[in-house]
Amino acid sequence: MEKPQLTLYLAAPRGFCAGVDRAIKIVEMAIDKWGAPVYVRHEIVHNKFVVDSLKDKGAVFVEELHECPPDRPVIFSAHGVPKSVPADAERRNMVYVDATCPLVSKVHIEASRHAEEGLQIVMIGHEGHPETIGTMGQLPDGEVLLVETVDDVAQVEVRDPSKLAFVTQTTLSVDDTIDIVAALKARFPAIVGPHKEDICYATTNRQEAVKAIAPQCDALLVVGAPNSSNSKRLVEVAAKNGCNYAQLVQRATDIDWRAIEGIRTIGITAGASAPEVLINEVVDAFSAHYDVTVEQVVTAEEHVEFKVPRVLRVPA
Ligand code: 0K2
Ligand code: SF4
Repeated sequence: MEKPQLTLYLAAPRGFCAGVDRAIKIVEMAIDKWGAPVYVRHEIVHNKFVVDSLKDKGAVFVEELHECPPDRPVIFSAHGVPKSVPADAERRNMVYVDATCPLVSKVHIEASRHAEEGLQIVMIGHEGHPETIGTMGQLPDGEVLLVETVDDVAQVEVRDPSKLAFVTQTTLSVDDTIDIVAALKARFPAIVGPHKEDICYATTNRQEAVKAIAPQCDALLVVGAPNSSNSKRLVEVAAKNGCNYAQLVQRATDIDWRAIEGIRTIGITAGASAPEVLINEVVDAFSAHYDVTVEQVVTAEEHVEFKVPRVLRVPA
């Protein structure tokens, strides 16, 4: 039987960002340097495939520092950690390496600087997400106020409306954040913050690429994990920008072929923590079912690369 025709729009940029690439390399370097096991606090990036590949090489993933033996090295994930985590590691005299993305660390520094200037911080982020916990944890408990929505802005109780600053999670929806920042500025005209927000280049570019293809896609799949904030935002962006069926898939076996029966066009992208091998797997699955014409839609070129520390840190 002849296969039905399908145009496959492949969004670019998609997949790994510079922070993810660096974090994974740090774990690999640590295993090379110290041998297995090397402990990693929290999934190094939110992707089961990446985590499983590193487990195979000798990494052991835990959620909290106290789960690590003090005599083995530990790596902190790309999402960042509260200040108390490296402090605890030092108290226990542990070898640790911080794989926090430099763009997340930049937000940590921003928050601390504002606080030193006497400003109270409002963070725009998702409650319970490790990056939000890490950024809020740069300051003592209760010092940073969290807002998730425009409605939250109306409710938030601040110490002094004339002494406020805001920071954001790096993986938010660009469009939703514009509205939240506008609401903050309307209620607190003196609030200071970054030029726009702290959403990183990779998040912004992946959302822009989805916007470019979503209107012409009968369905759009985002390769990524259910706990990956930036990947989930891509699904929302697709749905908001004219695609009637937008879904997250971890890999090809997650594709619901029944649900997309009869489509003529499909969009494919991937979150910043999804490896290219899984994207290829999904594309190959479509080629097996359809007579596929692949069109790569490039909305930005990325040349960002973060240096991996040459020497991994050992306490004095
Ligand atoms: O998007 P998330 O913050 O949930 O994280 P991942 O899916 O692991 O992507 C990497 C981004 C890490 C930090 O910004
Ligand atoms: Fe860094 Fe952005 Fe990648 Fe997060 S998504 S690791 S902030 S580059």
